Amino acid sequence: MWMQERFIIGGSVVKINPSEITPEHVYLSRRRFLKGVAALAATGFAVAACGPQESSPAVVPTAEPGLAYPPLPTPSAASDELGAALTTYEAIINYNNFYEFTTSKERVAELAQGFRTSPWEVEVGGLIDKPRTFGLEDLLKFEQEERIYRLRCVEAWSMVVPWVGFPLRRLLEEVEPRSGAQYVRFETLYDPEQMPGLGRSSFSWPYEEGLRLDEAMDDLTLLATGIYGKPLPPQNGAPVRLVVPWKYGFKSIKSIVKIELVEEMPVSFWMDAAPQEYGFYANVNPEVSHPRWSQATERRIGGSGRMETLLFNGYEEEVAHLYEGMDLRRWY
Ligand SMILES: Nc1nc2c(c(=O)[nH]1)N[C@H]1C(S)=C(S)[C@@H](COP(=O)(O)O)O[C@H]1N2
Ligand SMILES: [Mo]
Repeated sequence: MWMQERFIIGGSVVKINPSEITPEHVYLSRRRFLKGVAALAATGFAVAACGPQESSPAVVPTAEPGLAYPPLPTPSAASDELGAALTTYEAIINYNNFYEFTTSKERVAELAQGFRTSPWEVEVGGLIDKPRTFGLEDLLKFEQEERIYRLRCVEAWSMVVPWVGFPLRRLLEEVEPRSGAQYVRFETLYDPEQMPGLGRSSFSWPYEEGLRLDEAMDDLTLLATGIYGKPLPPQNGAPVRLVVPWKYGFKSIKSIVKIELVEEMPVSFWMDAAPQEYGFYANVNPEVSHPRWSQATERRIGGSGRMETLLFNGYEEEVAHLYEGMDLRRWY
């Protein structure tokens, strides 16, 4: 993560016809992800309920022969609610941070090819009344919604990604957290045979992350299973990853195999690797510099020049209430 960011977007690994990824309609909805909309989505209209009704989800091929994905919703808009264009599919799948494979953003796609994501299990345990192991097929039974979110890496680049997934809250409600549960801890798969980057012994594997329980229960917090209406490719965290759009990208942990409800604040992978640089909250804040660079602006992948970074990555209205009384200048 401390590596100099480069301006190359990796070569094409997956060829995709632009007509497949260019939405037919442009519809700007400032509040597409709000609870009211999510409630509509739960009735089966997906988020397209606030956009053009006629956009029909495409049936996608399964990533693995053994597992049938349900039809996943395809993007219903060409831009986010602020009017910024979606990053292309090609860019999203060829410029990645996934240190289990490599620290080179342009090489993750190639090294993660063939990563086995089926069968896949996510063990949910800790301070809950109903411990349970979810197979990927169980996770796909939660209604899959489209969520267009900005992803802001702590390295000061960003993308606009049309995710597919479901609010983490739905899963947490099913396992019934106990009153002592205050945080949620997440763990990525640790498999040295498949993940060549695990040989870097300067890090303490597996990759892990954490959220406060109220952050985890927020409607914006997503367990993602796809992008652009297709199952997540390995390089983007297949088959299931977290997406927390108001926090720096490293909080959005990939390829999750374990979720635990705990009493104590978890120590994340980056807090462990460089505690003087990365803290638990990691909320996007243009006024708080990283010790080695400014966070005031960002480079939008596929865009030109730099743009201003927004407090909470532009989701202030939705999430500022979670941090009332906290000093936002502290990053830990
Ligand atoms: N397990 C794991 N999760 C991870 C990372 C990682 O190295 N390993 N990198 C993080 C960082 S720094 C970012 S910016 C995002 C990148 O997600 P993307 O490759 O889908 O754009 O994933 C996050 N999740
Ligand atoms: Mo990142």
